[in-house]
Amino acid sequence: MHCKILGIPVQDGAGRMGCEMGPSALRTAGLVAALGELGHQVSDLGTVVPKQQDVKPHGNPALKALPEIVAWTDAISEAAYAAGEDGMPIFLGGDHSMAAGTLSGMARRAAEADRPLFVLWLDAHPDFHTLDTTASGNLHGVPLAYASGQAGFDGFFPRLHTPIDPTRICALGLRSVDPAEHTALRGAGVTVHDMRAIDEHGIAPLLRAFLERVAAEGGRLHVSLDVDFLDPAIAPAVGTTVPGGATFREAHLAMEMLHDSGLVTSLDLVELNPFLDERGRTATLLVDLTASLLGRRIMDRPTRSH
Ligand code: 4U7
Ligand code: MN
Ligand code: MN
Ligand code: MN
Repeated sequence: MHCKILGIPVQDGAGRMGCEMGPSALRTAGLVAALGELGHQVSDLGTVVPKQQDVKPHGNPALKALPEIVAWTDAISEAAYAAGEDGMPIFLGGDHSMAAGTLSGMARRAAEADRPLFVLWLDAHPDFHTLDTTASGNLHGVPLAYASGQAGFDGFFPRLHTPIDPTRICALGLRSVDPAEHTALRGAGVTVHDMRAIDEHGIAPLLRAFLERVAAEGGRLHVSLDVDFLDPAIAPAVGTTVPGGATFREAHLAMEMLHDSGLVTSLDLVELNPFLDERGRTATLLVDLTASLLGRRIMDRPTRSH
């Protein structure tokens, strides 16, 4: 596999500063070497730079940094589309607003190859607000709604080449969903497995059912991993901690199953805030999870399906 690393140091979409240091921390934690040891070719494509542009004022007074995030989204989308020509892009965030660009770029790439794009959203939050419904105004809370073509972004965010079909999105690990997001997720037909579902069924059957669908439809799969998917006890370097997240083994098992599926074509590592980390442990955990997704395993066999 040819892994293409792209740094996206956006932090204006989060409520607090620090995510701009995320790409540096992931590189410092040894991402390139870890993937190289698994036999992959690794290219570091460097850092995305936002493309400044005029954005008209929006009616929601809570919105923060709209022109900045629009500028980032346009540049990230172009860079993701370019990186997605071949190999496996790995996008190092940066706050989750960057997924507006990575998803739109990868969706355009998949459409050109005549393949449906599926999304596995690993997060405590669905990030399914529109510009009108967000109360915090933090734009890391909107990327999934934007990329799946929900109303209210027209005339502000870049026009989507190919909106992602919301029924091809699976959100796993949710435990903080605002009422407007709940309504919109149900209306759009997104598959949602919240933490209760993981508790009741285990993460494996939920993920396996989704991967079987992706395979059956000949899809590509983009994985978006928000640090707050993980329990804050094992991943403290995040601004939006919510208790009761995925455990160390649940997260690794998900990555191991994703590897064995052979379906993953791109990956976001987002919301790492190194200013809040403890001696680099969250950055190191993200590197280890990425290694599991790219083929590191405990023994010389894949996880059995039954
Ligand atoms: B993240 C929130 F209200 N929904 O809109 C909001 F709970 O990328 C959180 O998943 C958004 O970390 C979290 O501000 C965005 C809040
Ligand atoms: Mn453009
Ligand atoms: Mn998120
Ligand atoms: Mn989150």
